Amino acid sequence: MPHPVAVPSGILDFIHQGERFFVAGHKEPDGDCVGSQLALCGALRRLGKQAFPCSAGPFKRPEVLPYRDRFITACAIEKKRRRERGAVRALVLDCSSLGRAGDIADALAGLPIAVIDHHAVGQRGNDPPENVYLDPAAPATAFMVLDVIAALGLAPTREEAEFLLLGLCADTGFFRHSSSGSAETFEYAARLIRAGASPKEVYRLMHGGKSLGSRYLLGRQLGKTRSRFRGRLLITTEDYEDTQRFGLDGRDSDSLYQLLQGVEGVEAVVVIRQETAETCAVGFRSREAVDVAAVAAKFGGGGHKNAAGASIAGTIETVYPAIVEAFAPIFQQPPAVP
Ligand SMILES: [Mn+2]
Repeated sequence: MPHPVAVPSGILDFIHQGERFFVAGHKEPDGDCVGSQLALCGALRRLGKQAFPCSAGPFKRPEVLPYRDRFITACAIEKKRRRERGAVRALVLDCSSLGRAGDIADALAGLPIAVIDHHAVGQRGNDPPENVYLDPAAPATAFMVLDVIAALGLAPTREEAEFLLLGLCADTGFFRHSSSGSAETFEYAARLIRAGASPKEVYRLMHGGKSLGSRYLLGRQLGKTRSRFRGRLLITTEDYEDTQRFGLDGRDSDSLYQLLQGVEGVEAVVVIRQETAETCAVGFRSREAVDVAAVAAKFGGGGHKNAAGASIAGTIETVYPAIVEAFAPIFQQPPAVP
């Protein structure tokens, strides 16, 4: 697949032919989701269209919290749909179908839908393929939205550029995941910075504003980390009590992964969090060769090759050994030569 994938003309037609748009993203939005939604809404409004960013929330990450009030919920979508008949459409960003959009999916059901997303795995719905813009090689949905804005004949405003730089920085881990093949990522970043976005401000948004409790939680998670397969897998847990005490607001999983991925010899990192009494939320990260999306898929989850997640029924006591076992076929082989 050539990269970047050109914006399909079907997507541009979909935009030109609509008057009002709900611009949706996935639940528990991250910086890429929020940044892409708000930037695209800005561009749509400049084309004389009405655009409503909508989200099921919850807005947990500090970098998206300041924008929570700009989003409408399922209830407001339904109200608007009752009032405004006619050319209303939905653009779904950073998820490949409405399936990951949470409770706004029902409110948007039945509208003409177009999708802009960079996730590799995903259940495709029944949307006409010409309304789907997928580029699994794109580092962020924000990267693709910049292409859409340009294909609409616009240059991003300063505010749109700030939103898109947030998206690009969020999904690249502030460019830590950008390899030597990522010159384009920096070219896109340069365009956004030229349009007025500030990397320093984005960094402050992403890495400031953490609670002291989130630091205590990090300390506990680091202390509980165990090494398996001679250090190739690092696995840690967060029990229900810790989640209730420290982990409800401002959780800082990114820092935890970053610290653990810095350990010599590690190839994959897993965090098992007892989310409710009956389910664990499991996060997977890998550095290079290990495909954690495939491991997460064994448990009904998904994501990217190097970052994935799954929600697994059970307690830490049952989920932990199942996960170690799922990695066994990978780590019983010698390490791949990079
Ligand atoms: Mn994304």
